[in-house]
Amino acid sequence: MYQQFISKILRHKKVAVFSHLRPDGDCLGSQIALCLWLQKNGVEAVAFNEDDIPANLSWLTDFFPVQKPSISEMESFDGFVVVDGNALHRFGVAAEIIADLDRAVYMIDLHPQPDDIFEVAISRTEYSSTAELIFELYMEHDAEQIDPSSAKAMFTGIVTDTGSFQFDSVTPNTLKAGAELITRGGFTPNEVVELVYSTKTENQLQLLSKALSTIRVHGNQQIAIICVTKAMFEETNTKKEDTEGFVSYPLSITGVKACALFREDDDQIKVSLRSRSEIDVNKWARNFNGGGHKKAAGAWHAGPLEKAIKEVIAVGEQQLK
Ligand SMILES: [Mn+2]
Repeated sequence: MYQQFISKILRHKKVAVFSHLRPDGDCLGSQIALCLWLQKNGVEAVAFNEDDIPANLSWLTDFFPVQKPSISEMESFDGFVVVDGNALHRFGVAAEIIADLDRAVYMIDLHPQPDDIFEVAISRTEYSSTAELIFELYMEHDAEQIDPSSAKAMFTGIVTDTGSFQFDSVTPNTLKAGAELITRGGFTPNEVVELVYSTKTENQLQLLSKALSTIRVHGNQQIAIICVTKAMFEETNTKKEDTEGFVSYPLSITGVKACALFREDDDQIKVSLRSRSEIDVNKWARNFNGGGHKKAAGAWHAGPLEKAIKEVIAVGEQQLK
């Protein structure tokens, strides 16, 4: 499925690769591994993200720099790739204008319902992570091009998008990819996992402690919620980025099928939805201007918090029926 992508993309001279806003390990790992691949194959590549790179992932940018884009420089590229997202607005204002430039835009992603603007779209919802798709691109083209840097970048993508190989999106192929990456990259899983996860601050754990005390279960004990308020951020001197991973705690309660994290942002409530059952949180999120995949999705509510909780739970309870 990569041949068309490979033959077309390698005809370009200078390609910009975008990862999605509020970057995570999968989009950054995929972006960096893809830029390294382009470089190895004679295409000049530049990696862009409009947002700051999370502190626990900044080491990845030693392998390939990720810059903030400016709209004016977009003209200088003859091709574009977006990874880990399937609509340009997910990539920020500079990415949104590339549709008007009359250049080829490519996509590599696993979210459902991609836009139809792409020259070639590698769109596979059955994969664990976008990084697993980038891994296959390497394997299909020239497996020898996987080096320690690209291997660690892709491994980070897979690890972070699968909850360290725990989600039900993990297939035999995912584990084979992991095995191949640590072999070719010459590292142990632990080296990457330590960098990504063992970097918490005391303040972050204090925030987590406050958030954990808000966990409640609803819907006949099958839907759990957790909340992070503005007051908690102020009391612990933390930011919204510090809530990374919190959503997995309510989901670990016995019998809980899905959960919601409510985070009070400046002017709205961010809702993160996760499922470990037949509850489709992508559908759930679409009721609140959001979306994602069946097992993980995000949405927004105008607030206030109590109203958001009530309305979001009501829709979730409908899905239990
Ligand atoms: Mn992502």
